[in-house]
Amino acid sequence: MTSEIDIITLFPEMFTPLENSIIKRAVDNEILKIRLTQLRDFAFDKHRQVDDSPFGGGSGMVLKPEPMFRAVRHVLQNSAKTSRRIIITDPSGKTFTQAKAKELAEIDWLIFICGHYEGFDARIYELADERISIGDYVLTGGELPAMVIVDAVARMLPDVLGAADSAETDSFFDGMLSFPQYTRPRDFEGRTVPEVLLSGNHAEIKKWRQQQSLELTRKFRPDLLDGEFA
Ligand code: 4GT
Repeated sequence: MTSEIDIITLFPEMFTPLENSIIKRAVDNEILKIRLTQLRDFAFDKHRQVDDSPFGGGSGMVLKPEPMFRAVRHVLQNSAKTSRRIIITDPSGKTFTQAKAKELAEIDWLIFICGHYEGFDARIYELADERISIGDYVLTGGELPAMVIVDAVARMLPDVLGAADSAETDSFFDGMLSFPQYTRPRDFEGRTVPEVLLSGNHAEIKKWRQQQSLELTRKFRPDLLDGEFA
């Protein structure tokens, strides 16, 4: 079944990175459908104003509620899918993780609300089922976070990755960093490939990779071992 994604944004042209490579193939193969909605089309006044200065004073502009409510109500007519989630990308959200990518990949229809300028009129948050942040830093808009989430979710969809099981060997799939990979040549300027990988002994290779995963995780991301996967 096709997964559908709607994105509401003032900058639909920012989403061209999704027209490449693996995501493009998923769209071409009808595994994934991505629709972009221009928020400005839902402004009701003749100046097509989508933002305004904040009540109470202060610098910067705030996204007005009416265009966003109209845009979301319009987008909700785009599909008859029954399982759907409306996500607002915002620094106030929980930090996006691989576990969240897996969770969202199970939902047939995702709707992203992207902000710009200084932020949203607080009433806009009512439209969303969930807020998601991609990390503790401030960006000029929610478009890059939406793209990050769409990319991570799309590659978890069945049949998107070339090798059927390559998501299972990912870093973070089992909560640890992935093991080191090598390809030809066996000897590059004296740096040789670990012998075990050339042995053909699959049990030994599996053991080596598990050890390496654990070692790399301890060294570079010990925080990953403190949590649910310890
Ligand atoms: C950071 C993130 C995000 C922003 C994040 C509303 C106006 C929010 C600009 C937008 N900054 N959005 N989703 N860390 N900025 O995920």
